[in-house]
Amino acid sequence: MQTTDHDVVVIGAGFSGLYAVHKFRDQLGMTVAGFEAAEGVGGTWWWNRYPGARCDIESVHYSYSFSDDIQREWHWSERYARQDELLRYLEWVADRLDLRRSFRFAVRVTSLQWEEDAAHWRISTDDGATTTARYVLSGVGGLSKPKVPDFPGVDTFEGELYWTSSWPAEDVDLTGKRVAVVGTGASGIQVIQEIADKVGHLTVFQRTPNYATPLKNHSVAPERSKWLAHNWHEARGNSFASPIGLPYPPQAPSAAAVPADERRRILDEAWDKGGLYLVNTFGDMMWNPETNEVTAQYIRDRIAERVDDPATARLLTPTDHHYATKRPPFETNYYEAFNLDQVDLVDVRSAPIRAVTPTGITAGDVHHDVDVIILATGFDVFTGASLAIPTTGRGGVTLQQKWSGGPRNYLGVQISGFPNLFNIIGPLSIVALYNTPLLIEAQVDFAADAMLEVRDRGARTIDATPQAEQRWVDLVNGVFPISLWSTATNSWFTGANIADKPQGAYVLPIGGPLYWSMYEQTKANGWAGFAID
Ligand code: N01
Repeated sequence: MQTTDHDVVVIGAGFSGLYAVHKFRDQLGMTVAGFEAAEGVGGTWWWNRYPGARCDIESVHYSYSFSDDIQREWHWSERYARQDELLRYLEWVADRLDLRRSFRFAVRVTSLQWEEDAAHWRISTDDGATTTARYVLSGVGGLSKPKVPDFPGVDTFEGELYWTSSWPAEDVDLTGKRVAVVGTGASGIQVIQEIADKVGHLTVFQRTPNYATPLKNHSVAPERSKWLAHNWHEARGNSFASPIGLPYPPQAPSAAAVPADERRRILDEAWDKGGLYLVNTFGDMMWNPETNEVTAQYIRDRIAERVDDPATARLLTPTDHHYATKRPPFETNYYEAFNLDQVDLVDVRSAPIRAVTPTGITAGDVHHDVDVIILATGFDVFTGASLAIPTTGRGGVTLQQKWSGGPRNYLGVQISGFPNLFNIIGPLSIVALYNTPLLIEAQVDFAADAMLEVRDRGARTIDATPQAEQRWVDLVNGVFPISLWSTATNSWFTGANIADKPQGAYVLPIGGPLYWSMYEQTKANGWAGFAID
């Protein structure tokens, strides 16, 4: 009889993998082996070390909730922590729970193969080893496979080339240099506002202007930070009961149902609070184009007030998509950066990037000489990192075949035909529309409950039935198109930012409480929709 090396293999040592190891190893008493491609823990916060990187959900909320001790012992220094503080937090959690000993670092998983007779996964890694595990918990991340833009000549550039998504750990000195930033999503905007007044010259290559709105970050006094940590139940409230996993005030009804001066008051108040408060203003923001347009126009007016040159202001003003249908970035003096003498904006929609040369970038007919190029061109979101691992399930079917027309799974976590494999913050869930650490905790807990059910029944496998999976895919494909997220033409929400990627529904915009109730009903109904054998 074949033996199995581990109960669980965990892929990734970010928020997902760290909690998963703790849950399975320390709470369920399972044997666990973790693999992490980076040299340390941290996931997203290990890789994305670019200048200005920080979270855009308040740190007191963008953190684990599963442990009273961890909540109380860690004190955040800023309302929205910088990358280095977030990384220190995850390193501290890893040490506090002694998680590192369960991981092997700088080891990348190269394939996953289901072995039916043994009812286990065979996991191959790039050090040439293989191991087997009853379960695989994939915490590879939704925003971890960079998009590689097809600019000809990138390899010929003789200056310094950086990706925001894999920024070097050592200091990068941009002082006085001529720098190009390509991309004005959340990452590009964070870089631009951070470096604009430090570099010699900055050229921003923008294709689509974004609805960036104030973050309103500030430092948190030690006493206040301590209070927030010790009173975390009060500070965080029942975040799981909120649609977005944040204890924000209830939304106003449709903007159409409130008089104009009241709308303005609601938007002003949210603007002043900063960050996601603005998205959370009106209940039908992402469903009703008229409500959305009220907010979009409010933001456009604010942009016009902040940018001195009217032509530059026009270029920075989004008009081709509804507000928040591309994930809205948050900023601190971003628009003011374009009032600086040393900052230029290049509109690559009218003058596309034709080539990278040894000395710079050619956009349209103009060549821009630069010393440094920073690519902030985004990710192959939701499915890219999972599909990068050749994965073979039951009957020799590969994940790459199964998802060739778009992702399929049940409840957003388990893929029919790929038993005992759980995909954390994968597609067809409330991912990207919900506070990520809390979604991770709930999905890892769901996977743990599934494993316990298998054990209690004396079974070996759990696998979504094809029928349940089809109903789930139909549900997501029914709901998503009636939301405004489906209307953005080049958004990663629809897969449209990646050439040849299937376009369609990748997320289920139903909010946390309804999604959790589906987990609960599944369990209460004897794991309906799953075959446990
Ligand atoms: O990536 P993006 P990102 N030529 O895809 C442009 C999270 N995040 O890394 O819009 C020219 O949003 C592209 O242009 P267009 C957050 O969820 C969180 O910035 O496709 N330009 C766009 O401007 C976020 O949404 C934090 O027309 C090209 C940019 O590159 C997600 O990560 C911080 C191009 C890509 O923007 C991704 O953000 C940062 C081309 N060929 C990120 N190809 C927090 O604060 C692409 N672009 C937690």
